[in-house]
Formats: sequence, structure tokens, C-alpha cells
Amino acid sequence: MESHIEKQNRDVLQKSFKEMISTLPKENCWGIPEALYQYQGFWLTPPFLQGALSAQQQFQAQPTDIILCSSPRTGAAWLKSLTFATITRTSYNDSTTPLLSKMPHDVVPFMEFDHAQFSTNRHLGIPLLATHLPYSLLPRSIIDSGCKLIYICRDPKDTFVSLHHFIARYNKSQNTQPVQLDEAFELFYEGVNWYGPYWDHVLGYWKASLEHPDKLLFLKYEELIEDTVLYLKKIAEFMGYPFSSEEQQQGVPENIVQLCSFENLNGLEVNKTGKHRDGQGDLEMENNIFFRKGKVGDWKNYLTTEMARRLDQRTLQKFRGSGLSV
Ligand code: PAP
Repeated sequence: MESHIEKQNRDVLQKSFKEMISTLPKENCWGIPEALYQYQGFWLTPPFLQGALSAQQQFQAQPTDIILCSSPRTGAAWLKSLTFATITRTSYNDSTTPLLSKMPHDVVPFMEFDHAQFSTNRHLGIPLLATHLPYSLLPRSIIDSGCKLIYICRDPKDTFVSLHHFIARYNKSQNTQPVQLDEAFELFYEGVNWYGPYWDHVLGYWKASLEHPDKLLFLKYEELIEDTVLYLKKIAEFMGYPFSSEEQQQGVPENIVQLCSFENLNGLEVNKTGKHRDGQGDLEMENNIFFRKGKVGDWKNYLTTEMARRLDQRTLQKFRGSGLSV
């Protein structure tokens, strides 16, 4: 429970963050009510940026933490469900897992909102936390603690298409005018989107994964789709929860993959009709907004050949020399 003094300190801090944010470069775009502000090279809306600043000042990572990192729309919900199911596999069975009654974003806390201030007040038995922060903006304690990070990235074309759909749905719920695809495309191309530039977000984690392969597992959505069981085993091993040979014989990894499949999660009542952050004002969203198609290559249904060529060219140019390809 927060004391009076703690609340006062928090209010003072929030006020100083607001003042600092108001001095940053700003763009009103994507048809969203809140502007994007550019902070240390990345574009964030005020609630996310305030959460980031609070986390940078106050979040205390534990060496045992496992932080799931991603840019928006690259597969975070899926990664959360896979890691959560893996870590809790001995505590729950197929009919008792919380994944049947909560959407994946609600089983793994989001660092910037849920633990920016109260980082010690959490369930250390399930060491998972999620963040959208770029590597360069992570709280220092995450790097210093030596905890593990898992990053998931995705083809920029599918990421953009998924983001555009997500924001269009969000616009509808806020009664704001949705941004047209070609306008959204130019914004994404220029890096002006939530946590953009997308390529810089990916590169930050990619470079860190090369420097600290034992601490940062770098995943691609496309590879995870291609052979989910193989990658789930790698993830489990990396997290320190490897599947025993007996478990492998019993098909435990395959069961988890099936439980967390798009088809299964998308079909659950909670994900069709439930709400994420119910009662939390602007943060409240219908769970079904987070599940769309879950496919590789859906961009072909939306982008012109020229758009695809331009995004591919930008990706090549940004990733040149890094050893990374998508
Ligand atoms: P967020 O940033 O809003 O949290 P995130 O979960 O990272 O989104 O990614 C959403 C994408 O993952 C969506 O892709 P799409 O728009 O191309 O369909 C969503 O459908 C997809 N997705 C959600 N759950 C799964 C799953 N279990 N398996 C595969 N893809 C999934």
C-alpha cells in the first residue's frame, strides 16, 4: 500500500516528467487522440513515455527476471502465452491454466504500467515481465542485474499491416477518424509510429544479442511459426526451464504449442468477448483487438508492389552490415 509521502513523491515525479515531455518534438498523427513525442530517438505517447521514465528511475530488476521485449504487433501476446505456459507447466494442467480465462497480456505484467513504481511488489514465482521499450531505453537495473531478455521481431511489412489494422480498430473505439493506409505507410516508413523507428528498435536488441547471447534470445515471428516446437524448446532451455526427455516423450512441448496456437487462443471466449485492463480508462481495450490473422505474408493483401519494394529497401539499408535479415 502506497504511503502519503510515496504518493506525494510520485506526483512530483509525474509532474516533472510531464514538463519534460512537453518540450520534446511532437507529432499528431495516426488519428489517435494522443500525440507522439520523440524521446532519445523513439516515438512514444505520453502514458507509455511516463511509464518508461518512471521505470528508468525506479524499476529494480531481479537477476531471475525474464523480460519479454518487442516492438508493437510483432508477436508479444504469443510469446507471453508460450513462456507463461512453459514456466507454469507443473502448477497447472490443460484445464486449469489461467490462459483459459485471461488473455496473454493479462498473465504477464507490463513493466512500464504495472511495475514502473512498485517493482518489488510482484509474483517472483513467475519471473516474466513484458516491455515495448527499445534496448537503449531499458532501465539500467535490467542490464546490471544480468537478468534474461527475449526479443521477438517480425517482417516490417507484416508488422506495419498489423499495426495499421490495430490502430484503425483503436480509432473506431475512440470515435476518431482512422488514418488511410498510404498515409500510415509514410509515417511507418519515416519511423513515426509507436516505439518507432521500427528498424532501430530491432537493431538495438539484435546488437545486444550478439554481445550477450547468453542473456538475450533474439527470435523472429516467422521462424517461430515455421517450427514452433523447436523454438519453444530453445526458449524453455534459455529461460532455465528445459523440457526433460520424459516430458518430450509425453509431448509436453507439443501440448503447449497447441494451447498457445492462434486458432486455440482466438477461439476462447475470454479472447473473443473479454476486456484487457478493464476499468483503466484509455488503456481499456477489447481482447479481440489483439487477435487478427496470425499469418506470415498477409501484407500481400494490403501493400502495393511499390510499397513492399520501398519497405524492403529501407530494411536492407537499415540492416546493412549488421548481419541481420528478415
Ligand atoms: P501488441 O503489440 O498489440 O501486443 P502483438 O501480440 O505483439 O501485439 O502482435 C499481434 C500480432 O500477433 C497480430 O498479428 P496480425 O495482425 O498479423 O494477425 C496477432 O494476430 C498475432 N497473434 C496473436 N496471438 C497469436 C498466436 N497465438 N499465434 C500467432 N500469432 C498471434
